[in-house]
Amino acid sequence: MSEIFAGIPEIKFEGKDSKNPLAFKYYDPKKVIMGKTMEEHLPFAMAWWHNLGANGVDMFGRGTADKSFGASTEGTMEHAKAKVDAGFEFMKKLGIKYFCFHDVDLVPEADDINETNRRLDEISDYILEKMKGTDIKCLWGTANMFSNPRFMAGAGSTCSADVFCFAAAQVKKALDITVKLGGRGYVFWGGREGYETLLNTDVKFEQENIAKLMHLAVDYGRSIGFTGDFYIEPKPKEPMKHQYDFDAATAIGFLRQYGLDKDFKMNIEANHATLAQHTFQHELRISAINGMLGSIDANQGDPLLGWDTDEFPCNVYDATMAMYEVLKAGGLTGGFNFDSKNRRPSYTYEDMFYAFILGMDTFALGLIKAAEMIEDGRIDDFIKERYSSFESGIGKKIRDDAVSLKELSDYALNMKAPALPISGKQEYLESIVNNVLFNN
Ligand code: XUL
Ligand code: CO
Repeated sequence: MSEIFAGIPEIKFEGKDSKNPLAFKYYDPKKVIMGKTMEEHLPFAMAWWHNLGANGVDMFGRGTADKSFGASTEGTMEHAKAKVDAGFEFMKKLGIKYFCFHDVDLVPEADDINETNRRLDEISDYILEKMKGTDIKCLWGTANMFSNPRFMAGAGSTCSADVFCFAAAQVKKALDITVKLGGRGYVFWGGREGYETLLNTDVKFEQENIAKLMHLAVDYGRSIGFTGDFYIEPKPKEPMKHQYDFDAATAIGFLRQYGLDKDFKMNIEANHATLAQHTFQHELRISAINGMLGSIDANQGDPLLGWDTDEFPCNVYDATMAMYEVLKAGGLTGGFNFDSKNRRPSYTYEDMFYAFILGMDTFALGLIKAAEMIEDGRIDDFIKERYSSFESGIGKKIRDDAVSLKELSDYALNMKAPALPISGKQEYLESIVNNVLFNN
């Protein structure tokens, strides 16, 4: 098999002074930070759909990038295999150890689901063969339950029992393939699980059915030996006006309500956080404090646009805050999937590599700087000081549940008026972050 990305070498770490566009400036896989190597901290993944599928097509124009990878006709099994060849060459050249897929990213969908499943068997055998002798594995798999017209009214939340069965069939097959390819996780992104108007929607019924589908998936997954995490990927809108998995807090509440919280965690996507009018850091913190930070879809949006632009991350400030949360949470059980695509005019093979170099270097820098923030200690010291009134006296009694409302009231009445809380010192803390970020 001939080289697809001819002329593009293995991408190596050359350090911050390198001007080589095809080299890492910050991502040094074997460098140890806070007791772990960079590649252990940052299990990067390639998103099959964007990297091997998306060709720049948008609502106003045709694709700009050629993603045939040498296949004579697109949308064939020949093309599906060419995508596998391209994907593995790409991952090897970048040192990426994981990939993520939807069922219909791997093969063209047939009119008969039995034929689609046969194609999935064939392509997953081909992928397994490619995996041999490499340490590349699946990070997570998922079923695309939003593109086919049958899912126009949802998948788990559909009004049609027959469509619900098709959703079940796709989830079953996607789980089979995920397990076959050694997947760490399985994702539910509910693109059509929501509504356009409450006039035609039984919200309670739909949410109960989504939970049923998830329970059935957990039971089946465990029965075929899947020991990884299931993930919900929250997103508030797009394509639906309102999606049930609005944000991490909403999704966590849903999982607890329906008894799914032991098997599920969050897959947090940066651009989805901003669509919910949260910061990426907020979504990571909410997931982490609930023991549900599982995996990350690494991208960024454009603050001037209200939709999911899926850009490769370049914002080091945001990446630092994200890695600060990940380090504080003790790492991810999942990884960092670049659910990101090249901009439409960046259509060449080189651009595909530049995009990943950018994303990987951004998170590597974020990791370096987040570790420095933690090792610097000033922020942690301040937070400890800020809440220190709860470490002794009446504050400790509150924390220990050792006091009644009346006793607290008596304490307050005796005091007449409390001292003001200590200053929040936001500007001081922000200057520490800048100091850490730009100290060399
Ligand atoms: C859509 C999105 C999906 C999920 C997987 O916004 O992020 O690609 O990551 O279905
Ligand atoms: Co995503």
